[in-house]
Amino acid sequence: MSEPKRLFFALELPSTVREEIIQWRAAHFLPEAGRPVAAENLHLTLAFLGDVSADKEKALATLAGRIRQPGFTLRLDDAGQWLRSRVVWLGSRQSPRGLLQLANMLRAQAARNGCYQSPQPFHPHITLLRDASHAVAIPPPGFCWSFPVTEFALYASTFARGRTRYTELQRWSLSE
Ligand code: 3AM
Repeated sequence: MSEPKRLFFALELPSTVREEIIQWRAAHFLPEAGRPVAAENLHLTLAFLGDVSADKEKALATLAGRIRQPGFTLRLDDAGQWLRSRVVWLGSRQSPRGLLQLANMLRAQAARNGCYQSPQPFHPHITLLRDASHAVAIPPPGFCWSFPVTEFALYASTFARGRTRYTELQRWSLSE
């Protein structure tokens, strides 16, 4: 039997947006503010599944493939820090309805298949810094990225040689 994999559903960011975010982060946060998430790992988590068996992965991927909903525009115009989880994040002042609908569907499917889902409401965000244990000044959102979201994907998370790596396993299009 194969080892369980640590899985999550997420949105990938366009590479140009990722690069601009990296530059903005470098310009606004000192190195001691926290541990920067690698450019290739910047993503918006939709649903965290935890350690999942191959059978459950297959079942959840089948359910994800049945989701029918249109894409949406994601506007990143907000930033903040959560001291409890020690992250600095980017997000939206107003989350698109399609984003909430997609995440809620994936989280409900995960819960029905025995993947623990936090009772906390879903706060869509892109983690920029981890281990940000001291309050840092968050620059006013004089920036804004806006891009169409037309796909979502399932990722496996692995940790080796001090590095977290996210591997895309499967992706699906959002369409009517
Ligand atoms: O995109 P963020 O950083 O919010 O924090 C982990 C990351 O989310 C989250 O899953 C994403 C991919 O690793 N994660 C890790 N362990 C988790 C847990 N036990 C978790 N989310 C909820 N519960």
